[in-house]
Amino acid sequence: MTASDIITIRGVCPHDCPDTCATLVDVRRADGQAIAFRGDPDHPITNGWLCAKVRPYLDRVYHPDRLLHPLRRVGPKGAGQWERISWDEALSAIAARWQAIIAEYGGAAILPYSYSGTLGLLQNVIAASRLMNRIGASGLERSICDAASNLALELTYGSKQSQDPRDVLHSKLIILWGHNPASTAPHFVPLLRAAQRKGAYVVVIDPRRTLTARSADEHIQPRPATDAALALGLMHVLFRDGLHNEAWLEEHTHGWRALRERAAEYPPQHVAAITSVPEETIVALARRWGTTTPALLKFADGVQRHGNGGQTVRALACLPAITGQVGVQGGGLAYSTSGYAAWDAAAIGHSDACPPTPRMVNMVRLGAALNGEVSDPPIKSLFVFNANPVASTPNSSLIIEGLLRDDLFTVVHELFLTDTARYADIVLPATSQLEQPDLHKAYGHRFLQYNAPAIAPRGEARSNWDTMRALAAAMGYTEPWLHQEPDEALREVLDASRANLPVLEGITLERLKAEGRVPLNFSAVPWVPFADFRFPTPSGKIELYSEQARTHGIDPLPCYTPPAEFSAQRDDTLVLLSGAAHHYVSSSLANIPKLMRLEGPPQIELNPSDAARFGICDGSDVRVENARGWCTLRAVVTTDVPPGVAVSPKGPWAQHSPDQRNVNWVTPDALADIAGQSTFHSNIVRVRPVASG
Ligand SMILES: Nc1nc2c(c(=O)[nH]1)N[C@H]1C(S)=C(S)[C@@H](COP(=O)(O)OP(=O)(O)OC[C@H]3O[C@@H](n4cnc5c(=O)[nH]c(N)nc54)[C@H](O)[C@@H]3O)O[C@H]1N2
Ligand SMILES: Nc1nc2c(c(=O)[nH]1)N[C@H]1C(S)=C(S)[C@@H](COP(=O)(O)OP(=O)(O)OC[C@H]3O[C@@H](n4cnc5c(=O)[nH]c(N)nc54)[C@H](O)[C@@H]3O)O[C@H]1N2
Ligand code: SF4
Ligand SMILES: [Mo]
Repeated sequence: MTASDIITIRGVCPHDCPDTCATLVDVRRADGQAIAFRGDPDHPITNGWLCAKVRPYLDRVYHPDRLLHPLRRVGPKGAGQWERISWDEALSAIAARWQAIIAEYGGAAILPYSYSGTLGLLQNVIAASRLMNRIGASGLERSICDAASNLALELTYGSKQSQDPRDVLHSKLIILWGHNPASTAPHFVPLLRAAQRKGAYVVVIDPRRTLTARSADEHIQPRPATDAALALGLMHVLFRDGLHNEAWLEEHTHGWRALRERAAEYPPQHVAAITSVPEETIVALARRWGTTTPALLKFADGVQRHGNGGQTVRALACLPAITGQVGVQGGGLAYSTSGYAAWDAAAIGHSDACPPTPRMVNMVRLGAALNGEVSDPPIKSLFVFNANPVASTPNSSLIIEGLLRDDLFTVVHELFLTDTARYADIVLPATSQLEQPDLHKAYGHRFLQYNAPAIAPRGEARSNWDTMRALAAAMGYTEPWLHQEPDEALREVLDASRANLPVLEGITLERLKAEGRVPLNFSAVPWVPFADFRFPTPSGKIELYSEQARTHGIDPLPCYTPPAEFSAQRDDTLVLLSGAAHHYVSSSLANIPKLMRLEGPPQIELNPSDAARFGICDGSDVRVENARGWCTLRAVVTTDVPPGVAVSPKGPWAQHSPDQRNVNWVTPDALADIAGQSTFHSNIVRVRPVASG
């Protein structure tokens, strides 16, 4: 084959990952087949390499299990009996059912459920908004992942800004707090290593010895959900020993004296008792933080998924301010870059031309909502796309109970017959990223990228936006913004957003399509977050004390409260953390045989002392249970987890386990202290060998 027989198309990895890699797809001209998928060297952050999970991506695109045409359920719900139907039949069946539901109960009885299958502007954000707004369907409170952080940062800093990842090369001290980039943000790791080689000291704070912790200079293992106490303990020492930057605090923060009083309640000895981190470790870290500049605190999402997640993030967010590290290159707080290109909400949703959203349903409470928590009207139809709630949303058995309701009409738009799609009344086939156009921002760097479709849709698969357009037509809606071509819709949102956002100055859709990836424009916006010391909070300063926090139901000052679920802790219970698996992205990719082999069977890591007292051997099956349910996991006995803590990576599909369950059969659907945040990790379980019955 010669070079001219192959065409190379620029794209973007669509998965829920901060890196948002630039990709290249080689397509054979003769038959339009993609024959290679690789990283694009022409991207300064993602640098031409892909992570282990996405490298075999063509195995996903050409997976023999891809859904290639619509299906209608013919047997009982969940029984796996289907008949093939045409798109026209599927669309008219859905529209007819929705119109009947709207006539009897109103649009509120229809609930869309979508999250992070792709993160694109068109196939995720726009597709999730316009049609459902037009219907007047229930809104979805998107709180499964990062809601507490977003609100806590808004309360404290007024806006969400984060460094270019390369700024870490300036850091002298890096604390990675509840963050495992070796698995979850792989392109940050070479930068971290380079900073370390230049002499930066890296501290990982995580109950588990993660891949990231192994190569840190120091690993601190607090008890789960005690991080707010640890942060306040560090502040205690900083204030006590005069390591705070008083002039800076006076000028740029609100309420530092009140915070000092609060921190006075957290002496190291007390904090050591709460966190199990030795007193001298707390004092040494505080001194290091207080005497090193630039000092960076980088956190991610895991640490907020506890009952006290909001106050935990508030406490972390205060630390860089105490020593005046905000606005310093290589210092400050790093979380997410997604706030810069804040897409224009009106252009996305056209809600001014739609009925008001009748109510919001919290996605974390899906099971409860389907089982009566939401009534008047009850949910009569669920439309799932870009998400796999049975595998990825807490308290899965309650969700299944809801999905089995005879009077619930469930439509799932998917690439595969996932644990959720199995319970649908109608399944619609979805395109993969290689088959659809989109525009992506990233949450781990500051580039915009265009994904050009590389191959034709497989079978009869349709993209989310094409499906929404077809459903809008079937419903009889004629508004032009429900029927735009993909580029038109993208251009509308990009142009409207640019009108208010200097970082989009000079960035047009044409330029994105021509260049593939374009850096956000920092000529009129500080490159280093908050280097202009403008904080859009009520006081115009960093709000260490936040009066607004009160309106969200929490103390205006950061504090430590154990999660409510922890009252169920007994001598014979463990706290089960279920963060990211190395080879999957949530449940996406967890059906690729190569990756399933690398990841191994669904596991639970147990400390040798816990394994011994519960009679569990390495490699044996363990029954994990609590009042919500149970699942079976394979024991990995390891000192990577401390006594009292167990770890089971999220992602495996229930249908691949002999017991047809996964870890979310036991995770809590309780909400955290703010923003309706999920609390996956505040999970108290019992474990026992399966053999004991
Ligand atoms: N390989 C891979 N990458 C992913 C994902 C994936 O599933 N797999 N998921 C993507 C998504 S959706 C997200 S939101 C991000 C998440 O990115 P991260 O937040 O980096 O990942 P998590 O594994 O969820 O959580 C990080 C760490 O928090 C720790 N942790 C849990 N409870 C506590 C606590 O109380 N205190 C402290 N200090 N640490 C705690 C866990 O042990 C875990 O190692 O990653 C994205 N990237
Ligand atoms: N136990 C535990 N569970 C967790 C977490 C945890 O820490 N612990 N973390 C939570 C977090 S952070 C998150 S973000 C959620 C993620 O939860 P979800 O958003 O439900 O993510 P996935 O489980 O990966 O399911 C995404 C589905 O979208 C499909 N998909 C991909 N692209 C497209 C497309 O273009 N169109 C359509 N229609 N479908 C598409 C994929 O095939 C996949 O089945 O999981 C949460 N679940
Ligand atoms: S999952 Fe993340 S690291 Fe892997 S290819 Fe996609 S964006 Fe890159
Ligand atoms: Mo997430």
